Amino acid sequence: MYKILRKGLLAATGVAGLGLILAGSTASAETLDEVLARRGLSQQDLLAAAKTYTPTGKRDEFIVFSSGGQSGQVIVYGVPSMRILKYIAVFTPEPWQGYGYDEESKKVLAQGKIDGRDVPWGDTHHPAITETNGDQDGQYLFINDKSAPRIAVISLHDFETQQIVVNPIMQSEHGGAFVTPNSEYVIEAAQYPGVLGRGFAPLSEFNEKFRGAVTYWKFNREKGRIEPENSFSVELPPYTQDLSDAGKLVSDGWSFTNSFCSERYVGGIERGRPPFEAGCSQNDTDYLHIINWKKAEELYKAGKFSKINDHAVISMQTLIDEGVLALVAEPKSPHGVDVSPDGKYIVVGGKLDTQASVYSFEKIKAAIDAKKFAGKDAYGVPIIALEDALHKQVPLGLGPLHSQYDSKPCVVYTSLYVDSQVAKWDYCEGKVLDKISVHYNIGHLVAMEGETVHPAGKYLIALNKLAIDRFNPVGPLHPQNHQLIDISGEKMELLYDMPLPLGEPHYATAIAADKLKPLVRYKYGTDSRTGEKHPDAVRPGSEKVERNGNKVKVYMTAIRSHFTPEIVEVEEGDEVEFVITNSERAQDETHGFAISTYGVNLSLEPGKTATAKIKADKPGVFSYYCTEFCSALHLEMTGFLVVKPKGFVEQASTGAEGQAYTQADYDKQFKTNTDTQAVIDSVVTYITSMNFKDFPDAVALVEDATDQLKFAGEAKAKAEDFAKKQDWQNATLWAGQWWQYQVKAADIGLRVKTYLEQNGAKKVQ
Ligand code: CUK
Ligand code: CUA
Repeated sequence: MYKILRKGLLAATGVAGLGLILAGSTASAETLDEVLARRGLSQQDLLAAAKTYTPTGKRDEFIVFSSGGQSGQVIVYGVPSMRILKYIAVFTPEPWQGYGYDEESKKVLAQGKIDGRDVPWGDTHHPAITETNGDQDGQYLFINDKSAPRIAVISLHDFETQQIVVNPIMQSEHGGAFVTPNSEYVIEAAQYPGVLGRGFAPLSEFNEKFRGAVTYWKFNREKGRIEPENSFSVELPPYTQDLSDAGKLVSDGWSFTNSFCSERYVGGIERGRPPFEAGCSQNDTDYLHIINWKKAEELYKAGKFSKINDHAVISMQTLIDEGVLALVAEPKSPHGVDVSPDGKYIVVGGKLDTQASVYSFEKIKAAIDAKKFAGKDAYGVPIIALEDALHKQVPLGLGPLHSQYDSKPCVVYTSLYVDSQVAKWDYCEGKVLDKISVHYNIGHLVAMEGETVHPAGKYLIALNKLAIDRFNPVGPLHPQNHQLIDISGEKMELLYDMPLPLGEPHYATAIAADKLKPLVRYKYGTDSRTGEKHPDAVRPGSEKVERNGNKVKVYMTAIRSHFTPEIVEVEEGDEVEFVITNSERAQDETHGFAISTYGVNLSLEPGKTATAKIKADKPGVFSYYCTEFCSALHLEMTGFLVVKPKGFVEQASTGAEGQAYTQADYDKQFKTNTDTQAVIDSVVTYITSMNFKDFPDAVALVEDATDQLKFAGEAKAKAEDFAKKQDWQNATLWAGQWWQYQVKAADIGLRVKTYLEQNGAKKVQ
């Protein structure tokens, strides 16, 4: 082991070695033309590759947060490389992140219980990033669950889910999460109508008893939490509400929610009635709901609501009386509703239409102010005539769904589901500018910051529903296909196909990467799910085991490459809690914690404290171990949970465990350590001769190496103490531990050295 390390250290410190490797790789390289010929690539392909290829060490310009569909997660990837960076566990337990396995995250998932029931999955559709003055600010992310009416709050400081709120009145939702321009509210619209409060009424009383709704969830930016006690809903007719969007700039204070099935059909194919799809697409039009949420907020603050399940609901009658709600006809089976960056226009798609409808907010506002209505619906809600609201209708192709805006004025991109195309068009003038085919059946699309007041343009991603023949077959269940499109020029250009094998993403949102400022490590001893200091976090040296009746609490630390304590003895039937703090400061030094057969699995990022709880119901000796390959001696990062059978009494120890060491062993280890130190010193000399202080990443690594050397010094002192007492057993083992820390320091030192070489560090005078 040592010889290998020493060789490695020397090779890496020798400049000659590096030169050889480089020379070797150039000699065997093919020319560009040869590669093009061999792989059958065109110049066009090469151009696309050059626009997306991201060399090692380089990063992406934009970060996409895509819904993960039925996985109940959020998928994070970079643009233009389309490299997946993370799946954020939201509504579904996820073992890599320990989500749903540690006690802290179980509490978050438990917030998502509905009417006492666990719903351990979600159907995530629409992510939204917090906004300041209509621009994404990168602080928090919201996402809805269509399967059960819920909204989750994810902190973008650590990309972890911190809150789940259950809608108190809806039985189904879809039009969430959409934020108002300063994230005052997170909008969630119902989908399939229900009896508000999830109550019962026979379907024969659908028209009278069933309702739709939109909820405005109050977001407390400082706390990073939705405040259900300061949130309210508006009661709506039992049309099937669909997507929503918030007004911005001139239309700030308003929100728009479209609907389908304004026929209020309840189905019944098995009774000989036509199916839903027929009954819900009979009318030529459905309704766009126009809601003055600022005024609704005033009504809420004035107490003009009643409570359902302890949640404030403003009745439809109050909304009508106070002029808060109006409807406008929308073409058959509308789908997306997307407000333009200046807030002046609202583009609505139609699944069974060929044209997109552009509404003018100015016209809508004028009609409402003048009380110029064409009539009322069955519930007395005023309806604005289409011609009094419409700016333009533009034929685009079959099945226009969703729209995203470009940085260029008046330019919008709309997905065409049936045609499997994206249309680029001018919504001011009402003309089509370009079309591109995608594969296949596009749902949403996302342009960079395309739903904000300042879209960034550059790239568009088509979120296609089907992949069919685009990738190597993997059985009947295919991945989804996200296609990256260059929109910087006049013509759209397809750049890249990315299979997404998780769930069916619906919407995604994309933000400039430099707006995100995620943590590198937690403050020591943080409960990541609350963001607060964990009450049971301990520092190295203060680890302990506490017993209280049959409850045992183990206060543990984890650092390369050991847990403290390493032997935990409990009695059969005890309830055991492991509260573990990762005491690393180093970047990316995550440890895992698993216990054999007890279903325990934690992820402990640097500084994080998490808890595993078990009932020790089976006597035996069970290994626990670290599940992340964190260092050379990661496999040795282990310990024993000893569950003693009831009434077991241990005989006096025979000392028969393990190997015995002599003075010769100690001397040998001592010599090894001295040699290793010489290598470390040479690396240290190199680093300190360079301007490493100009590189924050290098400084962080040097801090970590310094930590390791400090630990080495402590172990060395212990070894020498035992040697003085001629306790060769302990002296040798502590000398071994001293060497472990040296190895870690050397490993980090070499990483710094490589980093400095690759990043053009210079000698300091
Ligand atoms: S929905 Cu799926 S393609 Cu939930 Cu926004 Cu339109
Ligand atoms: Cu810690 Cu492996």
